[in-house]
Amino acid sequence: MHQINIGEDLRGKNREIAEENREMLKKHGIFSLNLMSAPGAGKTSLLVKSLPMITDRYRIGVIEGDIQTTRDAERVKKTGVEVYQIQTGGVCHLDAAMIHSALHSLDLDALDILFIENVGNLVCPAEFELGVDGRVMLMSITEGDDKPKKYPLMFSESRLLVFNKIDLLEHVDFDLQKAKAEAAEINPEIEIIDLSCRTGEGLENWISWIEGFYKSCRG
Ligand SMILES: Nc1nc2c(ncn2[C@@H]2O[C@H](COP(=O)(O)OP(=O)(O)O)[C@@H](O)[C@H]2O)c(=O)[nH]1
Ligand SMILES: [Mg+2]
Repeated sequence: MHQINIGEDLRGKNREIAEENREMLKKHGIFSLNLMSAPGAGKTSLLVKSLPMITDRYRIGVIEGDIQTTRDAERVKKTGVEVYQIQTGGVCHLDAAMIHSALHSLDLDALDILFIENVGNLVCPAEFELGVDGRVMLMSITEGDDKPKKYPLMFSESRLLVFNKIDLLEHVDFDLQKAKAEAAEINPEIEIIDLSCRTGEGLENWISWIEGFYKSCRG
C-alpha cells in the first residue's frame, strides 16, 4: 500500500525553502541566528539588552515570530534596529517559507546580522530549518533542570545554549551543573553561556560568541 508521510513531505519542502534562504542570506553576506526557547525564557530581553552593544559595529535586522500581537517587535524596535514581524496566527513555530517572505520585505543590502526570534515553544521550532548560520537555544533556570532530556531535539540542534535568569539561582531549586551535564550528553558540541538579562552578567560572553561565530562564517 502506498502511503504518504505528510510530516516528512512537509519537512522536505521546508528544507528546500530553507536552502533558498541560506543562499539568499549568503549572497548578501548576512550572518543569521535563530533564537529558540520556551515562552518567557528571555529571547526578547536578550535582544533588547544586547543589540545596543553591537549596533555601532553591525547593521542589525530582527525577524520577530509570534502567534499573536506585535508586542515583542515593539520592544525590539526601540533599540533602533530594523524589525519585521511575523504573526503565525496559531502556528507554533516559524518555517522557512515565512522567513522567505520576510527576506523579500527586508532591505538585505542594508544588513550584516539577522536575528530571528522564533515562537516560544520547546518542541516545534527545532523541527523546522530556516536556513540560518546557527541555532541558539535559551533556557531560563526557572524552567526546571530536568528539561534537556525531556526536550532533547532543541538541545541537539543548537550550537549555543544560554542559561538565562541566573540572577534567580538562589531562589529556585535548579541544579545548573546537572542541567549542563544533561545538555552535553545530548549534544557534546554545544557551547554554554550563563547569563542574566537582568543584571547583565554574561552579556559580554554572548557578544563575544556572536562575533567569533560571525567571523568564522563570514571571514
Ligand atoms: N529575573 C530575570 N527576569 C528575566 C530575565 N530575562 C528576562 N526576564 C523576564 O522574563 C520575562 C519574559 O522575558 P521575554 O524576554 O519576554 O521572554 P521571551 O518570551 O523568551 O521573549 C519578562 O518579564 C522579563 O523581564 C533575567 O535574566 N532575569
Ligand atoms: Mg519574546
